[in-house]
Parts: sequence; C-alpha cells; structure tokens
Amino acid sequence: VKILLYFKDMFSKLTGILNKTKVCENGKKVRKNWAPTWTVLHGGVLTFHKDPKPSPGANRTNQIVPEFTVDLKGATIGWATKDKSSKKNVLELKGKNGVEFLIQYDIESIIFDWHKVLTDTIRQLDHP
Ligand code: I3S
Repeated sequence: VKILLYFKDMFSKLTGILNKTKVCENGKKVRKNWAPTWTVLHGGVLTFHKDPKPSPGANRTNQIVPEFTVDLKGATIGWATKDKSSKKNVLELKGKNGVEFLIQYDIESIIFDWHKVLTDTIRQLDHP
C-alpha cells in the first residue's frame, strides 16, 4: 500500500480555470461548446468541472461538480494545428476511448505549464 501511495504522489497535481471544448466523443465529432472550466489534474486523471450555477445563499464551491474525466493513461497531448481552432495556445487532448478535447488559455506561461505537466504525466504513466 505504501508503495502504491508513493507512486500516486509522484504524479503532478495542477488546478486552474481553462477554456475547453469537447470535439469528439466515442470517435464521433461533436459540436464545439467552448466554456471556461475548472480543471483539475490529480493522480493521472484530468477532471473538468461543471460551471457552478449562481444561486443566492448557496456556497458556490459546493456546486463545482465533476462533469468529464479523462484518464491520462494511453492519452495523447499536443498543440492543436491551426485548422482545429482559430484561437491561440490550443492543446489537443485525445483519450484512449475516442474522446477529444481542445484546451485553451490566452496567457502563454499558463498553457505552457499545463502542456508540460500533462506531457510529463502521460510519459510517466506510459513508462512507470
Ligand atoms: O471549428 P469550428 O466549427 O469553426 O468552431 C467554431 C464554432 O464552434 C463556433 O460556434 P458555432 O458552432 O455556433 O458556429 C464557436 O463559436 C467558435 O468558437 C468555434 O471556433 P474556434 O475557432 O473558436 O475553436
């Protein structure tokens, strides 16, 4: 158990708000729906959260619920080509079950960090 915990903690953790859209599901193209999304990388899994619905008196942090998870084992990450989006700094994440997301952020240093951490995590999972 200790060894497992040790390996689990070797994976990077990173959290932030990124623009994302799903572009493919089960290998089929779906319509883009760009949205700023609370994104968490933890334990080799990337989780996109639903936008909290504003409601009076409610604690907004309780309403941030997971919407999609992408297991990074067997996934690929790379910079999206220009034909994939007109936006700048776009990453393309392909999960092994035919799911594809575009992830984007205007500030280069932030999206570069995500690119590095996702690349390193995927490499780590592929060659433990
Ligand atoms: O790849 P596309 O179809 O040109 O993507 C654009 C559309 O999804 C567009 O919405 P409509 O589906 O209502 O046309 C979005 O507003 C754009 O943001 C999408 O393109 P970018 O280049 O921003 O990824």
